[in-house]
Amino acid sequence: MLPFHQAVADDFEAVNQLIIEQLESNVDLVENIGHYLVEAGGKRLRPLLVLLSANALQYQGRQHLQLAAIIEFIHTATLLHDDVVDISNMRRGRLTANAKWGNAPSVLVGDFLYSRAFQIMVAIGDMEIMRVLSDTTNTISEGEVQQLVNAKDPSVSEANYLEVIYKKTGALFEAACDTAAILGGASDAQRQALKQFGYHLGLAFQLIDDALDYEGDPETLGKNVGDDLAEGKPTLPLIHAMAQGTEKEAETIAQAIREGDIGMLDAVVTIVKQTGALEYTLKCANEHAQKAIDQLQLLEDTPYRTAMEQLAKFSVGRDH
Ligand code: GRG
Repeated sequence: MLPFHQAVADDFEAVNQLIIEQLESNVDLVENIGHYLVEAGGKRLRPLLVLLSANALQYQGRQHLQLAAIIEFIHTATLLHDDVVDISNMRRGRLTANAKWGNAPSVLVGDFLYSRAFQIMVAIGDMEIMRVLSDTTNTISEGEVQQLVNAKDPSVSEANYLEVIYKKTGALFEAACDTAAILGGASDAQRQALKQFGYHLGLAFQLIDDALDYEGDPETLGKNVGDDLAEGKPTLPLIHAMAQGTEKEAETIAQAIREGDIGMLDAVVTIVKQTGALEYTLKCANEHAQKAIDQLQLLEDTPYRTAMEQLAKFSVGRDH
């Protein structure tokens, strides 16, 4: 448990219980894959954001537990689908579900978790929460399609890249805070601040994810590194290195992106480091984390708010 979990330790435990309960199905394969993923853990940052945001608003009900489970189910469904699309074989320090069971079970159990999330949402019964989450899942899917279109294209701009990472990652962080704000009866200003907190945190988180793909340790990360290059993903470390490097260096990276050539990883990492592209990516992440933290001024000074600040700092300082 990370320090920022302590502020909501009881709620967090209750959400973990609820997640297990909500995996219930008459079909064993659903439960087997569901439990396999859930038992592997994961950092559970998104449900934590729901719990911290709701508590920061002094929310007194119990529906924030359901909301946190919904957000984690949506997240897990996207991971299941993503690992199939990316043909990944390591996640949370274990074989991915697609590596263990195959693509069809992974996609279908992803669908099960995704639709279970909407069943729980109906149980909460708040139309504004449903609107935010249906828009968000649509945005995530659109971001993934946009990323697919961008693959193997070295001409993708920084602005296009930022749009993709907002859609695929930032949107769910934003929605976690926004929906908790709705549930917690936030004022318009507080809701906007929480939404912006999630937005900036999500961007910071994905920027770090993209940097770690070039400098992380697979053991600590629990997943492979270099996967982005293998897929020809034009992420910020590469975009910046192409902009800052010599013509020859830019062409080496462009070729690696066009060919999705993992064999060029060492050469690419050297250029990425020499051109300061990792530092630049970290700088952007830190700026977003600071913008997230700045939003917290609109909340009362509580242990929950402090934990949100710690969570933002962890997200940019993390090695996994
Ligand atoms: C099912 C709505 C729906 C959409 C499918 C494939 C897809 C569309 C979306 C994938 C989006 C995706 C995987 C974005 C990356 C987000 C990301 C950085 C995941 C890793 O998050 P962590 O590190 O994971 O928080 P843990 O394992 O800690 O939970």
